[in-house]
Amino acid sequence: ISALATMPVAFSDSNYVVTTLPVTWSEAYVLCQQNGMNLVSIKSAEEQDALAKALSFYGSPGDSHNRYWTAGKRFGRNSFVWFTDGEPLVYSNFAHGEPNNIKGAEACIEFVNYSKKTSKWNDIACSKKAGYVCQV
Ligand code: GN1
Ligand code: CA
Repeated sequence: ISALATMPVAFSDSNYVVTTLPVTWSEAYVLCQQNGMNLVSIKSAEEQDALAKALSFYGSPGDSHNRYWTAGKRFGRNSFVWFTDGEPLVYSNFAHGEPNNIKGAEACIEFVNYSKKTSKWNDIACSKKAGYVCQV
């Protein structure tokens, strides 16, 4: 992972590495794996809150530094799995009106800081570029 703008975050028994340099979902998936980690899967409100606190550190709300790939991927028409372990989403934290699958082309889940205090998920085209969070 590029040394540019990476930062470790700790929560419970997981560790996370945040990279703000924007890449596609596939690139993020591979970059995490190449570094012995997995793209993040967020499985509880506590984990979501810990990440939200850590990620609100970066950039200003709305810019590309506030969008981060997760391992969430569409599976069938209206369900999602954590692609890294195949588990369905039990906990979820989509923004109001999401997932909206615009043009039927939004198959990846990003974590978005909509403001310093509001962090939610959005389905978006996997070819878009965002930062990413790796987890180990
Ligand atoms: C919109 O506003 P923004 O860029 O955060 C859209 C999302 C789409 C996204 C595609 C409320 O999000 O659903 O996935 O564009 N949000 C709304 O870039 O329509
Ligand atoms: Ca969407």
